[in-house]
Amino acid sequence: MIILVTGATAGFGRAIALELAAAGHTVIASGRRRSRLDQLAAEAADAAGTLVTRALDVTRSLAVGETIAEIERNVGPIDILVNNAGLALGLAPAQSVELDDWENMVDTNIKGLLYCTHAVLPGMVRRDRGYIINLGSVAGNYPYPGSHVYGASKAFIHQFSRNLRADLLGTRIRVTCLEPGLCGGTEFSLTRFKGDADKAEAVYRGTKPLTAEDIAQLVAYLIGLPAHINVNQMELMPTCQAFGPFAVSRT
Ligand code: NDP
Ligand code: 8X3
Repeated sequence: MIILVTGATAGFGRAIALELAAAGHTVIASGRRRSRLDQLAAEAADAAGTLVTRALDVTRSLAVGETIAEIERNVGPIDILVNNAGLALGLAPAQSVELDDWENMVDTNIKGLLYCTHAVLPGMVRRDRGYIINLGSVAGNYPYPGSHVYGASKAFIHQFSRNLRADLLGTRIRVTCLEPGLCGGTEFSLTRFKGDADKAEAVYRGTKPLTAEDIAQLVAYLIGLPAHINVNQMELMPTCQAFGPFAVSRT
């Protein structure tokens, strides 16, 4: 199958691209950092499948449309889109964040995912074949301090995924929102804390978080399910993570 993975230069996307190329698929790994894409291609050189790369910033709607059209011309019709590119910026309360950070999260997590989906959907419907896997998060299902726009962007992805299913009823196109909790070993927290490696490392200290490879295995599992099964959403956490009590402010 031909699979486009966004945000494949690090973390989940990278692991998903490697896992699926190893399983024999044709993977188009995309992201903004060209040097990382080159490293990935070299790493997958001996894979059972094929891994090709495309430099792509998902916030650029024109470039997304052109790149996806070019991929479909030169590599083939995209069977599976893994909308993985995304980021959290900051953990400060809503009242003290930079507006730029909110805009960046909306542009990447929401609009970027929409641009990619919009570009692949007509072809998938025409072929009556396709699977869209969106990276949501537990942050879209439960509030926590400092999550504001990040969590809201993931709630958007959760509901957008379900609404896609409503529109795609009667086609053979599947849609899943994959919603992980605490996951270590990626650049997620480094990005959230704007390069502060100590802060990023402290998030995972003393925990056994999920790993990018766990997520890649789940994606491979979803792809391998019989065509009549659609997993609408899949929420997971590491065993060391659970829920907190409601917070109450007392005078
Ligand atoms: P990483 O920071 O490790 O990777 C993020 C990827 O997104 C990078 O490859 C980055 O590539 C890419 N990216 C960011 N902005 C853009 C853009 N404008 N255009 C194209 N690519 C972009 O994060 P994770 O692997 O941890 O996270 C992947 C996804 O999973 C995200 O959507 C995240 O919200 C979600 N998630 C993460 C969890 C976690 O705990 N780690 C838990 C739940 C969900 P580049 O900079 O080269 O463009
Ligand atoms: C990433 C998980 O808990 O940091 O989506 O929001 S969390």
